[in-house]
Parts: sequence; C-alpha cells; structure tokens
Amino acid sequence: MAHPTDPNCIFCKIVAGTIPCFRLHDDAQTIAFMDINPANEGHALSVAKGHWPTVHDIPADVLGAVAQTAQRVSKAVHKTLNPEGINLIQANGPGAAQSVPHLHIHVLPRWKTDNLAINWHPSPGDMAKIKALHERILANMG
Ligand code: DGP
Repeated sequence: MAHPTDPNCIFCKIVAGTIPCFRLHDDAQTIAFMDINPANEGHALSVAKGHWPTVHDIPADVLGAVAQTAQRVSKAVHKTLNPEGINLIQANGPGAAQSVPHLHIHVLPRWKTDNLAINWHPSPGDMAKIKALHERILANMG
C-alpha cells in the first residue's frame, strides 16, 4: 500500500531508508526506533509510515497500529530498563511542543527523581549509549 510522504520530512526519510535509525520494529503501517535526542535513557518512538502530521489527520486504523507498536516497544523498554514508569506521549502542534510534524508516540522511561518537564528541551544524545540501549531493548522485543 502506498503511504503519503513528504520529501522534506525527517521521519519520511527514515521510513524510506535514506537516513539511518536504530530500528526496533517494522511492519506495513509503522516503524519504531530510538530517539536521537533522548529525554531519558531508552527513549524510543513509534511512528506511522505514512506522513500525517497530527492525530486529526491520520486514519483511525493507522493510529491504532501506531499505538500497538508503542505498546510492543514499551514492554521491551520496561523489560530492559525496569524504569519506575513509562510515559506514552503524543504531541500535536507547536503549542504542544511537536517538533516533527509526522505522527509519532514517544515511549519515554521515567524515574521519580528525573524532574522531567513535559516540554523538555531536546539535545543531542550520546550515540554509543543509544546504540547500546538499542541492542538491549531489541533483544527484549519478543
Ligand atoms: P516531537 O517534538 O514530539 O515532535 O518529537 C520529535 C522527536 O524526534 C524528538 O524527541 C527528537 C526526535 N528526532 C528528531 N530528528 C530525529 C532523527 O533524525 N532521528 C531520530 N531517531 N529521532 C529524531
């Protein structure tokens, strides 16, 4: 099935394989990979393969598929890191601090003491650390 795409979208480029990612999951409708600006260690993203900017644009069945992939990734992150909690966060629009207008759900491990504000300031992660966490979470994808 052909998906809508936007040639200028970073996540469309990841879906197309023209830029790399630390991939955790891949199916007909969705892809999941490690976030390269992690708010916490183990931060991952469940992403629609098609380019729909927000929850208001995406077909309901594709949104359901993105949620199912987020659940699968969340279970693997939980098994790998045993955090004190996990937030599934999905932003729509600049007021919600959405920086990539291509629908995705954040799988964000949480600790009671992490003091993470919901509108965190993204900064580049340590690639070696992200790669190591990718390997550990991937091994728990089931
Ligand atoms: P949001 O601000 O909710 O739209 O989240 C977008 C996330 O995407 C943000 O946490 C950083 C992440 N991100 C941006 N560019 C890239 C990229 O090229 N690769 C990966 N893996 N993640 C990216």
